[in-house]
Amino acid sequence: MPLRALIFDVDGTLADTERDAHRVAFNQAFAAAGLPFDWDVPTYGHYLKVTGGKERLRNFLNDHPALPQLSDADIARIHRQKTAFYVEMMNAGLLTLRPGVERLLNAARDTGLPVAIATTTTLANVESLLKTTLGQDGPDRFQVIGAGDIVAHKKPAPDIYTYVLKRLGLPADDCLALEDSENGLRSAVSAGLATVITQNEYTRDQDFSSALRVLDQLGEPDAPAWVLQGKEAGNPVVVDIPVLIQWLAEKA
Ligand code: XBP
Ligand code: MG
Repeated sequence: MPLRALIFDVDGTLADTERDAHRVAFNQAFAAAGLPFDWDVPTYGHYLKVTGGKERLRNFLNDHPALPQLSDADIARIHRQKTAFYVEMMNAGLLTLRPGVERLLNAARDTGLPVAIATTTTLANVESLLKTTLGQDGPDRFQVIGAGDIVAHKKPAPDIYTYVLKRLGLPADDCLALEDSENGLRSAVSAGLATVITQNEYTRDQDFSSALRVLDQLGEPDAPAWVLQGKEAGNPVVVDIPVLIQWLAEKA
């Protein structure tokens, strides 16, 4: 199958945003609203199983009936505040892209391979991350950005990948998804996409058995990635477009 587009997840895939950015922004919003709780690193890791910030907060409150319960409108208001804190953090330039991400994006641009985004996070978060890491025109490098509430069902449902494929006008067989989590993998695979996983601290113990390959990162020429699952397991690799073309060709 020809490779005609790369579709990137954002949180955990383009950058390690969850622990030190999303989690911190949630806690800032909880404090600003006078709420008597916050999320430490393990608690946040546990609730990452729920995709979407508003949905994550609702799920947490359901599990803690003794805490003040919030209406949907309150959750939406607190979440808007959380987004503002997150964007502020991005604008301060606190985060960098994961190894190999910018190199791969540049290679796609240089070879005319379209790139797109399929994420559960809010569009403002994606735009601020892309602008501070890739420059003001960062978001324009992506042919489609599918984000947040644009679809009815967030990952692990296939909706966001199906939406992006439709907007790209391409069949799933000709595209490749890059993800970091089991929820993201389930979403992409349900939409028919072969998926490469770059796992991280929060996702390392998740089930990636349906992935094309599992890696620790994309790697750089002077600091390669390691293949953790798949044909070349145990070998170093620097993920570039010829490597991805070769892997996609294995999809029967
Ligand atoms: C990650 C998510 C998001 C973020 C928080 O999605 O599930 O909910 O944790 O962002 P992905 P919001 O890995 O698909 O990018 O608070 O804006 O939902
Ligand atoms: Mg992710």
